[in-house]
Amino acid sequence: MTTPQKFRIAAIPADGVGIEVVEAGRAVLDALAAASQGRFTFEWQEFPWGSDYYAKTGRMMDEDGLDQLKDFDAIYFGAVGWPTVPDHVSLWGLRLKICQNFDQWANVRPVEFLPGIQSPLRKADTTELNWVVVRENSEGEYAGIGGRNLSARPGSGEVAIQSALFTEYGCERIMRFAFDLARTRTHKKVSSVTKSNAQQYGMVLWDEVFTSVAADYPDVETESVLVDAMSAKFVLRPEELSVVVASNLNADILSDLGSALAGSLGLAASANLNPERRFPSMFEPVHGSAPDIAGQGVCNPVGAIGSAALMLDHFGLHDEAKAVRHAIEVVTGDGVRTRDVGGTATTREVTAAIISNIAS
Ligand code: GGG
Repeated sequence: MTTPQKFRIAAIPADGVGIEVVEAGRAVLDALAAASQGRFTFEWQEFPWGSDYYAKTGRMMDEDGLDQLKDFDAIYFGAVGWPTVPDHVSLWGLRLKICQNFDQWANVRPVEFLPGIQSPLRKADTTELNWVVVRENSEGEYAGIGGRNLSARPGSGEVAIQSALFTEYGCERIMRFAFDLARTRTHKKVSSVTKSNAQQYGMVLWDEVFTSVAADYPDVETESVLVDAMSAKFVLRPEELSVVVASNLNADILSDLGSALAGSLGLAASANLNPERRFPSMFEPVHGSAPDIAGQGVCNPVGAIGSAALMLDHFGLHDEAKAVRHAIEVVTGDGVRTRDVGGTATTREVTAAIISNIAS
């Protein structure tokens, strides 16, 4: 018998429903490992970081937290944010700290329409629709540059400045990532999201890099669309989309819109990738901690389980990733759904149904 492949995963459930959905994703992965006949195993270490940890220690994660994480094969993350901690403190203290320090510069957010789930789009059949939002995840509007209390304008009261940083290097690598991804898809197209009519420095550089990278991919169709027009296009002409590349903030907003159009934020999966594999990549549902339903066992685990499938792909376990995605489709099609998508099933019931469909 060959030695099993061992994958070491750091689990960070963090806040609210993050705890319930990480439990769900772990159950699916453990079931896969148990059924793998010794081909692979997952070794988990759970970290208790998040807003409760902040209440006890004044920190969202340990001071040497990045050092504790750096040798894992991947990080499986839940959600961050809780009413007791200002949102910018919890986000920058945990999720963004990990993304930026581990140079997870490509955030891949597929928008997938699942069987049996009603979309607010006015289309008879949405099951053929799917596109991917590629989010620049290291700079742009999330560069963290700025300050407050700058008495720059007499009579204005307090002044705050928040700058966006666009580098040619950062733009080029995310554009190339988007084009390489488009080449793997049936519809070979990249749509770049811009706002260069108003943001005349950073977004103009973004557009210029897009044009110059596009020249290296003559086989891939392109378009450059203003973010306002792109949000309308998501609703009115989504069949024209394949890969949508956007800056940090624009992509964050558009991917929420995409998942809402697919039926619920609870369905959307994502991967924060360090494509060079110098650092661990991080897999997490797109949704946040949802304090209004946290702890009730009713949140939708599909986004987190889909994120576990993206992690399987990252490990090279492509058949297993496909099996998980297929099981999700069967289960939503069969009507085993949480209440955000019109069902009555609990988080654990949906998870158990997905596991039993993988096994069958
Ligand atoms: N699982 C994703 C998550 O926890 N998101 C929380 C959030 O507030 N994200 C905003 C952002 O990352 O831009």
